[in-house]
Amino acid sequence: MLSSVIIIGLLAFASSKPLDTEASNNELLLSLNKDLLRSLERQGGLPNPSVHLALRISNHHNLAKENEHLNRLKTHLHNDLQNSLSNSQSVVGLLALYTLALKSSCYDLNTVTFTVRETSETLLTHLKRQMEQEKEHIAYSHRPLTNYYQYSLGVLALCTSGIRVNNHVSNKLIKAVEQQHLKHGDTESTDTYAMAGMALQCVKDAGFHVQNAAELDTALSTIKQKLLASRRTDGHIGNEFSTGVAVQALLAMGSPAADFAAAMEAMRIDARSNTYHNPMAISHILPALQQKSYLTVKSKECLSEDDTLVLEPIDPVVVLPSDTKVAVAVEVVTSSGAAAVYSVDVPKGSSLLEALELLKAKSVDFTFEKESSLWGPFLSVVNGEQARQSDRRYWHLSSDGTALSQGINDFKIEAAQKITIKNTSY
Ligand code: B12
Repeated sequence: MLSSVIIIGLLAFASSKPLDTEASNNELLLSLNKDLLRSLERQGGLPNPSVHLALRISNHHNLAKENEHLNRLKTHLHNDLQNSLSNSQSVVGLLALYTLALKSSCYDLNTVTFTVRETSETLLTHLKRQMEQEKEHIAYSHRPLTNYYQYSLGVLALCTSGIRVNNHVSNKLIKAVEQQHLKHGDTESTDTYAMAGMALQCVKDAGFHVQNAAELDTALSTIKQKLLASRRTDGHIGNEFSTGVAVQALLAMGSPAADFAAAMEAMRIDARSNTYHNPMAISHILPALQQKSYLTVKSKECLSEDDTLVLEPIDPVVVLPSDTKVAVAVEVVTSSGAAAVYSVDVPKGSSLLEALELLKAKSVDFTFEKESSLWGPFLSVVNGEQARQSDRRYWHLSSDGTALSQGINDFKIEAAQKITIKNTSY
């Protein structure tokens, strides 16, 4: 009797599980999609082209809100880029994301122009020119002006817009893959391999790279190997925040689903435990969880799109500071190697940014400044010392000797620890 109950129970479990799982995965996708849509309303600063891109390649839409955001990109982001171009700054990554965002909305790219030194040229012409400058810089100093992640975004944006990518430009990326120059700080960058993979796959599919077809294939298989070798036992590829772009790249490169099944599950577990509250992080994982990559924009037609995504009002959650205090030691190591240690007690659950603000208010000799970016505030100056990108330096963050995988706004302090902020070259 008992055994037949168990068998019936097991059968019921086995037959209901796939459906339940599918339903709950779909529910998760919808809730991530809504989180991303909601992030548009909270956005201070510039509208985010990466968020727009993810919303546009999703299966579900709120066309009115997406259109409103498109208009904000075309005014605010456009003006910001116009200023950067007028000041001869290298903004290839942002130009590329802007291009991909417009393309994902099927916007006519030939009508988008910037005027520099009284000459009006299209967005794509500017992007091409910036890529040429990046290429020249690599030829001269073995590094792009920005970084290989942005260089790859540039190749991807040109290629998906149907612009022939100059062989010399794609060759520089192929060489960088070969020479293992795709770094994040001093470690290999999974995100950058992934973006390079999507870019080079697009170049291959478009038949642009005819001269060194074999080298292109070698680079693509090296990238695939790098991504597969970065798989961790918990399923992530690289870390929690590179897994989305890594899965997108494997999808674009035609890897079998088994290669990234564990990564998909790891992202779903993370998403359910609220790891991805930063809109940038959601913008990378949502396409991957929907089995899509940025290459989709190439053939996007924007016809008969779903328009069912609605945002239910949510009660604002007021998080009161915890009464429990935790002790934080903040060690600052300057470029000369001089170290100073400060202490501050902060409410448990504070962000590192809040902790630094408390410390700044408490000690006269500790100061810091931040710059805004798509991922949030980037720590740029500490005690008056700037770690500048132009000098290939940055303030590296670690906790009890382990590098942080999030920045000052997202990293939360749950227990006593020593935070080290070190002026590091890369
Ligand atoms: C290149 C890069 C860097 C370079 C940036 C300078 C350069 N060479 O251009 C360097 C090495 C300095 C760097 C530093 C850090 N990075 Co970084 N970086 C990247 C990478 C590979 C590309 C960024 C980019 O160019 N995007 C394209 C352009 C168009 O977007 P953007 O917003 O304008 O780009 C700027 C910002 O992203 C900013 N930036 C770079 N890293 C980080 C991290 C944080 C938290 C913030 C707020 C900003 C920021 O620098 C970019 C260039 O100016 C991304 C990967 C990714 N998937 O995005 C990781 C990434 C953004 N970095 C990450 C991390 C964790 C860091 C560090 C916190 C590492 C550490 N332990 O110190 C530090 C930042 C510390 C600080 N001072 O605040 C994570 C962020 C995850 C998260 N949840 O927040 C990512 C996603 C990598 C990963 N998978 O872990 N990074």
